[in-house]
Amino acid sequence: MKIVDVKVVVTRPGRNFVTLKLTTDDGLTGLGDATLNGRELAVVSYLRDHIAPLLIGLDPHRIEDTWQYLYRGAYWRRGPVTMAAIAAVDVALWDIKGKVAGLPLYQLLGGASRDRLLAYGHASGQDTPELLDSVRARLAEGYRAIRIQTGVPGLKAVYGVHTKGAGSAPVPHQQARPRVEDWDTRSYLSHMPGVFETVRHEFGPELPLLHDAHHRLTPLQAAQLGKDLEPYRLFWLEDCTPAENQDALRLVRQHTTTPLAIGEVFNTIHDYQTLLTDQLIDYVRSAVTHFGGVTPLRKLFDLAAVHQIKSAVHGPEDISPVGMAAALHLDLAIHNFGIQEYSGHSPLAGEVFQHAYTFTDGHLHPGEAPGIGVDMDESLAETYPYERAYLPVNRLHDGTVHDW
Ligand code: CS2
Ligand code: MG
Repeated sequence: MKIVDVKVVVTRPGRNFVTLKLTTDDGLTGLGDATLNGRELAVVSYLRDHIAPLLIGLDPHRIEDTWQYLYRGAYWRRGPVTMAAIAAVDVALWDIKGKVAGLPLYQLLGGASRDRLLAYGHASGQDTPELLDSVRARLAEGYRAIRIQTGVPGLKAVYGVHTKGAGSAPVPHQQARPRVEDWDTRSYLSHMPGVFETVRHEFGPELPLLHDAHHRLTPLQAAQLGKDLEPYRLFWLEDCTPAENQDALRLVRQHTTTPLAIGEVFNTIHDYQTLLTDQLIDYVRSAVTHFGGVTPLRKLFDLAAVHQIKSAVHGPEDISPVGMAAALHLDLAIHNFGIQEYSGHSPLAGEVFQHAYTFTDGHLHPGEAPGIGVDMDESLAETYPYERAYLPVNRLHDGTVHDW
């Protein structure tokens, strides 16, 4: 068997997605997600102009070898664009292998380690009453774990809070330049404990609550917030401080027992090395799409398991249904599954990407279709052309650029 066709499909059914489609000489096809929110076309070029010519004629069964060929063969390693491109190839090859075997991908990864996958959804509100309504809406949809994001008095627009009130990954705005949002850490740190006090008072002590600080705090500020939120027993505090400097988490860890989740912007195991071996975090957040695929992410989870650290695959709307499906197969197979983020997708995206995975009673399952269990309606995809869109940029009140 060999790869005879490589196609990159860019479509915008509500938001931009980049999908790789490989076709074999037997007529089998495999899909991979290559979506990099706000920088999509860089990955499209990496795939079309550099990787596609290398794939023609390769044996699709040689997944590990192809991964190493694309990773080491590029000479220039790591980074979100490279690893999103390699991820799409990896997942498409696993999809083909599953179809050849007539098995869902999770069976090729060792079979199911559980019956279903706990999901968490996004609740948000510009103010606390709106936030409480959003939590109620997620509970009504069946979610059993909920991420809490809220506006901050004095700030116009804050990450994770959208006018419609139902939290979801930001749909980048159609404009020539990124929207500018404002930020003030002091106001945020003063505001958040009261928000969780109110949420706990309204929904009780047991509901798993998560919060994403989205890289905005210094290590000391992160330690302060983790400490202040201890009475509310969060499931986790996410991206509490930029973690490229992995040692920064030592200071946070010294001051708080609030569980820590990090890694959605990481794309290789090297980004995590110290965080895992020194047990500085509790959940690893990388997505199949941004981490080079199923092949390396399984290795990351196995290293994390040695240190009793669990998976928490990134799953906002900008991870396409293809990337979500691949994640769910891996989630089902590994022993150290923690939780799966799931924002769902627009109805338009559901029409373009028909998937076998299900969301029922707060839990996900990848389904039993061979491979990853996703079909793409290419003719429909073509009716939703790409439109350049940017993620927002954050500035402090004095105009300094800050992490968004
Ligand atoms: C967020 C993401 O879901 C999360 O944890 O950090 O929604 C993130 O903002 C987006 O993926 C950026 O494209
Ligand atoms: Mg996040």
